Amino acid sequence: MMYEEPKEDSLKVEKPGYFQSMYRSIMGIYQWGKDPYCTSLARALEICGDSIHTKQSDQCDPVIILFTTNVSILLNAAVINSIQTLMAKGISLNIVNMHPKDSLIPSTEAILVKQFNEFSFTKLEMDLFQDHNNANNNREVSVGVTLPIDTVPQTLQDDVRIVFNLRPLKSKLEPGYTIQIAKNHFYEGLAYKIEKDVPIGEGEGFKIPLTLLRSFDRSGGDNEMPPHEIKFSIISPAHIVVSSGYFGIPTGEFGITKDGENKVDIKAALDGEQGVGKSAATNQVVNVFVTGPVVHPVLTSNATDSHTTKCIQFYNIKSYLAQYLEDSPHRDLDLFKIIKKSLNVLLVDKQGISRSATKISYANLLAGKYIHGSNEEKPANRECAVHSIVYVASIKSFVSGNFEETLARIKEIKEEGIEPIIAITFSDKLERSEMEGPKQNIAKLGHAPNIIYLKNYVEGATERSIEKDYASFRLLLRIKTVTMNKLRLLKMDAETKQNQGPKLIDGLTKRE
Ligand SMILES: Nc1nc2c(ncn2[C@@H]2O[C@H](COP(=O)(O)OP(=O)(O)OP(=O)(O)O)[C@@H](O)[C@H]2O)c(=O)[nH]1
Ligand SMILES: [Mg+2]
Repeated sequence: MMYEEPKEDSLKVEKPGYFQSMYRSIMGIYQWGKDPYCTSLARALEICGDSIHTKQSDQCDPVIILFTTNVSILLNAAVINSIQTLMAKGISLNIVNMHPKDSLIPSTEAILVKQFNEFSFTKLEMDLFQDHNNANNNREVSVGVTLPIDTVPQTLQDDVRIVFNLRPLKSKLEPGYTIQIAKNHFYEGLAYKIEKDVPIGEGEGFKIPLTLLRSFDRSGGDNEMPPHEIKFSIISPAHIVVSSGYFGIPTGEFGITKDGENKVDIKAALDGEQGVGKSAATNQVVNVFVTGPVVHPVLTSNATDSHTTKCIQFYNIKSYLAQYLEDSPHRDLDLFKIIKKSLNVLLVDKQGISRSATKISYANLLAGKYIHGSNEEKPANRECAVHSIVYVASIKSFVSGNFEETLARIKEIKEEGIEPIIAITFSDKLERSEMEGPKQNIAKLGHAPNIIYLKNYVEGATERSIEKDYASFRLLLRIKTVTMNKLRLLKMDAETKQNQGPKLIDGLTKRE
């Protein structure tokens, strides 16, 4: 067989994030051709293998999916060696042939690869489940858990409606199987007995809508978040567990609404010293709504001696998402359609505070006197007026005791009559034991729900963390609450003025 070096970009190795809730352990995308350190397929497979964390007991087996237009070049000694290393680590390799006219490569005992001649996510998903099923003979049914998107909006404060999507793999399920969900601090558990036959099948699967009741034990008020993973099991009438796993609730589907009932136009500005992660925090908020690998649309710095963000930048989160998702396989997800309709979040990033930076006044930000791309004061424009200010500070400044700037700025924000929201970054840089002292100082800065410990994705990170997304989502919810409080105050002010107006005229009329 002739061996040819593949052309750049002719090979792409994917571990799709699309199956987020089901395939946590294999999420991520690696694109060969974009990585200057990777010159061969053998190396690409090695990099993917290394990036997969050790399998946790309840997760599915890791799988690497290789999309290729050049099947015939695959098998040289180095590639065979890499595939064998993957096999030894319990990672399977699936190859999707993007040029169905090519013949597939022969699979031997030495290299077990599964090959597909056409590409369909649904089919791939089914095949992956079947693979898993072969490895663990007790799994009889594949399960997907989603939030219903065609009904009224949900919030984290409510009982949550979910949909179980069952696909029996071996034979239909007779009535009497039970879906069991363990209780956690956020939701009550449930046991739901299925009363009908669940047919074996491909495609959509059999959908069962369920409601998880909110737990009465919730203690953390608005600030509390659901666990990152909620355990479920499917149990046969003979009390055998036929499938089990975890699902997470994608944060992006809360807080946004279909019909605008709950719709608020959110405009928030981020401030803080140079390099504390203001731009990274803006990226975090975009990532709440993206289900694939992490994106970094806003420029963040890796230098500490110069300003990365030079002037005021208005980021409309929705337009960013539109731009990023236009060419992606996530484009048709219902979540994205909802976002398109109802997400209205504008974040205002600015140059960090430093001796050389132009001083930006909070009063002017609130009055709408700054525009995108400038640090100059302009005539007030309501479209540019923000409702809330997020002050970003690194936890490191609280270790060194050097946080006067933070105190002074928070005081300034309060003087403008709004609740400051305080986002603390860089917690990942401290050990748990080092956090106690700084946390006590931070707690004094403001009302507890307004203090958010953000876990920013560092520059270039691609692997998604539901924990990080939750922290950013909590920030977004807080911004929303503060915005609504501010809008309510503005409305009351306007009404008071209106009520005073006619009285004065009345008085004048009487005097006349
Ligand atoms: N480890 C860690 N790194 C972070 C965190 N937040 C931001 N970073 C990194 O810190 C660097 C600076 O972050 P930026 O978001 O550019 O900071 P900035 O506040 O916008 O800085 P200026 O625009 O220059 O004022 C980037 O390399 C980020 O990836 C965090 O919470 N933890
Ligand atoms: Mg910046």
